[in-house]
Amino acid sequence: MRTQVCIIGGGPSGLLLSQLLHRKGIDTIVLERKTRDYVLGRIRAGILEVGFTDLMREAGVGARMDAEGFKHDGTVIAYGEEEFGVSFHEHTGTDVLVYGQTEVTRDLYDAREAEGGNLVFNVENVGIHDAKGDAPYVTYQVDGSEHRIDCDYVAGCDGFHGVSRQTIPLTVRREYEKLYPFGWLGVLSETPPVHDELIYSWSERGFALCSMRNANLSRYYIQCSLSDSPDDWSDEAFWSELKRRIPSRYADALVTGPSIEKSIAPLRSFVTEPMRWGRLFLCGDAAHIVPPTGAKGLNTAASDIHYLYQGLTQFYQDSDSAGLDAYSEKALARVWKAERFSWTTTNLLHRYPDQSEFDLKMQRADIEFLRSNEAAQKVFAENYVGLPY
Ligand code: RFL
Ligand code: PHB
Repeated sequence: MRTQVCIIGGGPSGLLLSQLLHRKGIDTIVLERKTRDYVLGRIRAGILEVGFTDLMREAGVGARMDAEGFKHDGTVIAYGEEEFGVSFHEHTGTDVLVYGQTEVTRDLYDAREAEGGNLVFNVENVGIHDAKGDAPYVTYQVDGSEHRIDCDYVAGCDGFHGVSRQTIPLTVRREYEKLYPFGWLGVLSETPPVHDELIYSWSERGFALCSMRNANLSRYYIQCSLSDSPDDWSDEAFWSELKRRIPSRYADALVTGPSIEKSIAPLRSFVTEPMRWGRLFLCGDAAHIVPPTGAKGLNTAASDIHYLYQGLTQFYQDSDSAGLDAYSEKALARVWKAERFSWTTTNLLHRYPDQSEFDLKMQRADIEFLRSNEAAQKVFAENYVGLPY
C-alpha cells in the first residue's frame, strides 16, 4: 500500500490530522493498536481551548461540539473555606469549551468513516523504517499477517507509550521529565455538576477538582497516593473524601451517585526534543505529557497538529518545506510554555509529602496573590484559555 502521510495512532491527534489533511486532498492511513470502542472508552480531557475548537471547525467536525459544548468564561479556585473566581472573558475576551475528549474522538471517527478514511484497527508490531531517508515505510501486523505502507511522511501520534518516539535514536533524542509524588483518582458519575464552573480546590488533605461533561454528567478528581488502586476506593469513600476537600457550601450541595468510571492517572511532566527526525514528526502525547492541572494535554496536542497540518499543506500545495522545517522548533516553543503553566498550577494547588511549614506559607501566599492581583489573574487566564499558535 502507498499513502502520502502514514499516521501512527488513532487517538485525537492522529484523527484530527487525518481529517484536516483529507480536506486538503492529502491522503493518509491511520494505524491504531486498539479498537474504536476501546479508544472511546478512555475518559480523559474535558476542556477545549479556542485554538482547538477552531481546528475542529476547520476539519468540518464542529457542528455537534458547537451545539452541545458548554462555554466556560471563568473558573473557581478554592482553598479551605475560601474561594475566588478568575474570569477568562474579562481578562482575555475569550473562553474555553467543556466538551469531552470522548465526544471529540467520536466526531472525528464518524467523519473519517463517513468520508471513506482509511483506518486500520488492532495493528501490532508497528515499525517505522528509513525515516532519515527519502522513502520511509511502515510495517505492521494484523491477525498475524504482515503489511507494509510506503509513504512520504510519518506522523507519530501514538501517545506516550507508542513506538514513534522510540524510533528516534538515543544519540539524537533528549528527554526531560519530572515525576510528581501523587496521582489523580477520577470518577465519572451521572449526576448534575456541583457548580456551573469548574472548581480547582486546595485543601489540607490534598487537591480536588470538580468538573463536568454535561448537565447530568460530572467528572471529579482527588489527589491520591501513587500506591493507591481504584479498587481501594469505594464510591462512598471517594465522595466522602471529595466533600472534605471542597468548601462546605459545595460539599453540602454535592449530588452523589454510582461511579460509571473510576481510574487513577499518575502525574508527570515530560518533553522529548527534537519533535522531528527526518521524515518522522512526533505529535501530542508521543512527544510531551503535562500533569492535568490546567487542562493542557489535549490542547497542546492540537497546537502540534496545527503546525504539522500547515507544514504538510504548504509542502503538498506549494512544494515548500519551510513549514515542515520549522515544525519542531515552533511546536516546542509552545509546548514548553504549556509545561510551565501545568507545572506551576500543580505546585500551587497540591499537597506534597515533604512540604515544610515554610513551603505551605509560600503556597498560601501564591494563592492569595492570585486572588488579589489583577495582573496575576490575567496571566492565569491567558494561559488557561491557551496561548496563541
Ligand atoms: P492518545 O490519546 O494517547 O492516543 C494515542 C493513540 O495511539 C495508539 N497507539 C498505537 N497505535 C498504533 N501502534 C502503536 N504502537 C501504538 N501505541 C499507541 C493508542 O492506542 C491511542 O489510541 O494521544 P494523543 O492523540 O496525542 O492525545 C493526547 C490526549 O489524549 C491527552 O493529552 C489528554 O487526554 C490529556 N488530558 C487532558 N488534556 C486537556 O487538554 N484537557 C484536559 O482537561 C485533560 N484532562 C487528560 C485529562 C489526561 C488524563 N489522563 C488519564 C492521562 C485528564 C486525565 C485524567
Ligand atoms: C476534566 O474535566 O477531565 C478536566 C478538567 C480540567 C482539568 C483536568 C481535567 O484541569
